[in-house]
Amino acid sequence: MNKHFEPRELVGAADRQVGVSRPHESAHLHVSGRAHYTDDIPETERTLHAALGLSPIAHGRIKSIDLETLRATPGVAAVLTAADIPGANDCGPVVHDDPIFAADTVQYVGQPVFAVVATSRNIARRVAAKAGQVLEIEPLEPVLGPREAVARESYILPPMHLTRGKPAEVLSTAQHRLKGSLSLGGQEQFYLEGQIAYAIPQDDGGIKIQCSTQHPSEMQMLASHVLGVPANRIQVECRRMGGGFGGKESQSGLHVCVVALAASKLKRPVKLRLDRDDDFMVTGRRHGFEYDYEVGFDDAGKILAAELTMISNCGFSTDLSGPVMTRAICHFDNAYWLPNVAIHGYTARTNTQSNTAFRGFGGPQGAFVIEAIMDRIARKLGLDPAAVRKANFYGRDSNNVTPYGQTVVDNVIHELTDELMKTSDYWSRREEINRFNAENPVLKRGISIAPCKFGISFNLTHLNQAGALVHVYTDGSIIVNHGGTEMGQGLNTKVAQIVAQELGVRFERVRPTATDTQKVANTSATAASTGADLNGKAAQDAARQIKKRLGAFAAQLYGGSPEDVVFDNDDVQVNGTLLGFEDLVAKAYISRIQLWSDGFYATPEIHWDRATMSGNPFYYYAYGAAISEVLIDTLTGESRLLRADVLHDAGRSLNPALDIGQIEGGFVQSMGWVTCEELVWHPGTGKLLTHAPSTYKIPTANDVPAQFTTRLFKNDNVKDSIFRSKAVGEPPMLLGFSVWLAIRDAICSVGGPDADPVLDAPCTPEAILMAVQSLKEPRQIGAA
Ligand code: MTE
Ligand code: LUZ
Ligand code: MOS
Repeated sequence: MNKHFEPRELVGAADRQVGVSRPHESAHLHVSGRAHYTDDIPETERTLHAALGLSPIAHGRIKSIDLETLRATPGVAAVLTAADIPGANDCGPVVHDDPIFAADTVQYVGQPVFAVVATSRNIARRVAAKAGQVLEIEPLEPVLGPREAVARESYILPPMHLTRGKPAEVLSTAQHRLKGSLSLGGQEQFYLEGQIAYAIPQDDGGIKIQCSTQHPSEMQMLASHVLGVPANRIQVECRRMGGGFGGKESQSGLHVCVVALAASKLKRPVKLRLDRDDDFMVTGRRHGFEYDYEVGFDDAGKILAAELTMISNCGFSTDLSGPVMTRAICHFDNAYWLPNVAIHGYTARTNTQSNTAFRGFGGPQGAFVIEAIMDRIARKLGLDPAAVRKANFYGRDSNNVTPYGQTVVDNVIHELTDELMKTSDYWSRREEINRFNAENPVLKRGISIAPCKFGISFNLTHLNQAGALVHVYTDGSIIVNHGGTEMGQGLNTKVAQIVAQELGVRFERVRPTATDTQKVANTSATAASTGADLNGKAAQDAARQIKKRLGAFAAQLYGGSPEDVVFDNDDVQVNGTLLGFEDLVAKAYISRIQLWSDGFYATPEIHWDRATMSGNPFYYYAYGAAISEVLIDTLTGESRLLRADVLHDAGRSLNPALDIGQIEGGFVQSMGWVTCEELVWHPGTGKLLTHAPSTYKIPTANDVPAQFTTRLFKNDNVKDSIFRSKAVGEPPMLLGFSVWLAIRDAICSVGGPDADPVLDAPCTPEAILMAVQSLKEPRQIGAA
């Protein structure tokens, strides 16, 4: 099969595998319903099903549990409580304050107190639903709101402080000052596939767990602690998730621990799949934030000093609230130079679900408040908010150090926003909107830009590592396995592209496989948007080692130097000979060349000092901006996004189609958070009232604007990231702020030029209506 050729004809005719759009590796399975999620894995014989018995009370002391009543029901195999746990009753990822089953006290409505394990899911759920009848709990006073928690000094962690310069001094002398408070709600992850875990006992006392998780290694460690067995007894596997969005970074742990415990006790396979209402009631979500701030600025709207207090609503336990607050503090600057600044972070402990990672991981909460502040500064000075933002952007060579001491060396926010404002005709539309608003008393339009700068790397430095395995089989087909998990974002597609590129083979040769703790050990969560950065580099390392061995072998066979062997287009060119990749592989196998390899990567350069809140926590920054135009009805408070233009920096994109999908998805998810997704807990009982799609509204296809343009900003990463790409998963979560800002802009048109209504997020129709009313003349309010 060897063909002879002129080398120069083929070198450079590269069939590129990275940098090209290609569909998600499982897209055909997703759309035809054939993709296997955890619940699609065929159940082993004698599988039992678990359901959780939940606390009906926000805070109380458990007096007794009438387990006999529950156990008497036919079909019930066991009812498990804290007393049945051989190891630690804990599934906390950082601090051990997260009981699997409440033991002495219950700490929120919905906290699991026991698990019913039965022959069918229906029986288990029906029996578990009797929790309210079998639990005797002496009520204690709950702490229900974050402000109340601060008043009572109910904190998860000691307060965090970051100060640069002399904020108090500069504030006192600034030409202009603004003070305010703001509230930003939490957000339900609303993954389409709910929390699920399935445990199958193995013959040697080990347990295999298939589950929906962003963090298989953490699940392995948690199950090992709960059972009191070494980690090598536990195997965790996840082929894919139907979405995670941070909700399965730590909080898949509870479900894993319950099935591991039940399977090990009963020596039978056990599955736990929460229904949607229980998922809302049991698990936490994005932290809602409360803010108090004061800023001082000059006539151009340039911020001279800022002081900010942030309170995050953590719920009852620590979970990831520490690093979430740290990331919030490190994103208050967003894209802006803040010469003098003091930021205080309070992590409020409340008797609600324990809040956790959610796309952006506190970053969006940090940036939201500065965007609200920019808007208020502009209105106070009678300037356009876009101009005020530009006046405050980080400089290129000066005014480019973040409050935590990292120099911003890759700043493209000026060019990026200029380009977007031009391509989306910002200024002419601004005028058109002003005209429209002058002529229309009821319907009002608004427009706004929201910029984004987002730090890439886990802010816990040691998590920035990854491993991979690449196997080339003797027929030339390839498997890649890595520590990352697939949750719909397209990580497996990107990693397979990288392996194909590195080995110079067609994409179709490379098959990604389920994440498995027995293949790559000690992995980090697929989180902080670093999936492709870390695992892509690790897979590249593995592929390079194989290529090196194959290259040396080819040169040995055909002459020439190993460095000159070219792998391209499914062929290998060596010293004037062209042979197929699989031919070389077959020959290499016979010659006993190792055709598989591991690979490893650790992000260089980064460091962080938690005590001083300073360092270089991020390898680089990703940038973006969005311009949104909305229409509001000032009589009903309804709003609609008419048009959105997004320009986003994904570096040299690994796969533009996937990246645009991530950007559009993040934009819409962000918009939902700040507009329609409202969480309501009963003010007296602390029970979550918005506990299902019936009461909790995420955006639908109808909310996507008719005009929605998303483009990638041409910008190779200045750092040596994988093929100079940039992480893209979370940063777009800042872009939907433009919708909230545009709605505020539309509301302000009801008042005078200095209109400055109170508007929190989410801006539901009720919130919009109240803000509009506050701007109308008093007699109009009476007449309305
Ligand atoms: N996209 C889809 N479709 N589903 C998800 O669950 N999670 C987001 C983002 N995009 C998510 C998603 C979150 S929270 C993160 S951190 C990143 O994807 C994780 O994947 P990556 O690091 O491979 O980008
Ligand atoms: N830091 C971070 C983290 O920036 N993002 C994360 O998802 C995370 N998870 C755990 C600990 N630190
Ligand atoms: Mo994403 S919040 O880092 O899982």
